[in-house]
Amino acid sequence: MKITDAKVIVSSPDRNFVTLKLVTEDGTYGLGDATVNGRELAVVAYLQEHLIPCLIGMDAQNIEDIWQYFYRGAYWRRGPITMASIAAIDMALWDIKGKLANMPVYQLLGGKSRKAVLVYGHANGSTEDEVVEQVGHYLAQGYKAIRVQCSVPGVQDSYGVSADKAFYEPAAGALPEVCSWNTAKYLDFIPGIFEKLRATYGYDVQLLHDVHHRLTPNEAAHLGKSLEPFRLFWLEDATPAELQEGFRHIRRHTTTPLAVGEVFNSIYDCTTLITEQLIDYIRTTSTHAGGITGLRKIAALAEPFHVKTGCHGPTDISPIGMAACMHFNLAVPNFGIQEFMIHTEKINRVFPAGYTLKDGYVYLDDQPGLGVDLDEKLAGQYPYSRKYLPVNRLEDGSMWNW
Ligand code: KDG
Ligand code: MG
Repeated sequence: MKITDAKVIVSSPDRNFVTLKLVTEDGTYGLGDATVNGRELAVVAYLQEHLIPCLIGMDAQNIEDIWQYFYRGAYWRRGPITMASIAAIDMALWDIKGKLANMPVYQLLGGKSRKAVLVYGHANGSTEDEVVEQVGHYLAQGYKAIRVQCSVPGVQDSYGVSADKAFYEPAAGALPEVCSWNTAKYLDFIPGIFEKLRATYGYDVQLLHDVHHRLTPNEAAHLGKSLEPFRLFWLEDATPAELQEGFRHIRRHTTTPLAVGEVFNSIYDCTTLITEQLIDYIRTTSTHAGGITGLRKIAALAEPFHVKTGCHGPTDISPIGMAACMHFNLAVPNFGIQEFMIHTEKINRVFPAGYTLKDGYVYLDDQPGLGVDLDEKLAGQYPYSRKYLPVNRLEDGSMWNW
């Protein structure tokens, strides 16, 4: 079944998305997500100039071989742009295979390991009271797990806090916004939020928190320890993980579960973290880590080491990338949780998707393939507009991790 056409569609229905559409000789098409927030057009060029010319004429049914061709066959391996491009091809090929087999993709991955996918929502607020109220709001909607972010007094633009409570969309502006960071204020403030949440709602709800790479391993170890009484589901991205060994120190000092990996793009980014059992959840996601094929390799490595999956799922993962995660989540044995951020109505109209949220779980319908479409005509009404993620500086002006 030859691939006869490939098209990269860039659209911006409320935010930018890069979508790949592959068509086979019998007219079957598959869709893949290649969105790298703030660096979208680099992926477009990589796909159009370097991968698509090789892809035309290949047999769409050979998903693993095509994955290996673009991974192994490239002298310059890995990296977010390469792996998002491979991811989009991989998702589109799984979509095509599902359509050809007349089966949803999760069936091709071994079938259901669970009825539905546990997801977490996002409560954020500018004050302690607002956060408490927001958590109550998510509980009332049936969520079983909630990520909690709060503005830190004295820290400008704290990560994860937005005026719009349903979405958090950090990419904005013609140039990067400059945020500020103060570790001491953050470390003093955060445990009190979780103390208040446990006092208000008890221990039945799973609470998560994202540090967004801002601490050193020693500071992260201290935070993990101070959060232990509040039994978090996970503490995310406590320190940047280019140095995987940095997690040894955190692990030695705290039993708070650790999650990391949303910016990882290959299995080699997490081998030490997984095989030394330095983390509890691996956050790699379909769009950024080589698609469903890339995720399966990482999950298989993680399974014997008691590491579970917890795929990244913010608004910059399109409904196609989200659906790819959902099919993977339904089938993978060592599933942990899925991040789920609601897309706007406009996005949902451009990408009509076959998954539904109910009482804190996402259910997939049984459409063949990934079960997401793209309204190309509508997408064409929302042209790309450049957006940047923020950057971070300490109070003395030094650059820090955002
Ligand atoms: O593009 C960057 C966002 O996806 C990221 O800031 C979101 O950390 C994030 C999360 O956990 O969803
Ligand atoms: Mg995160």
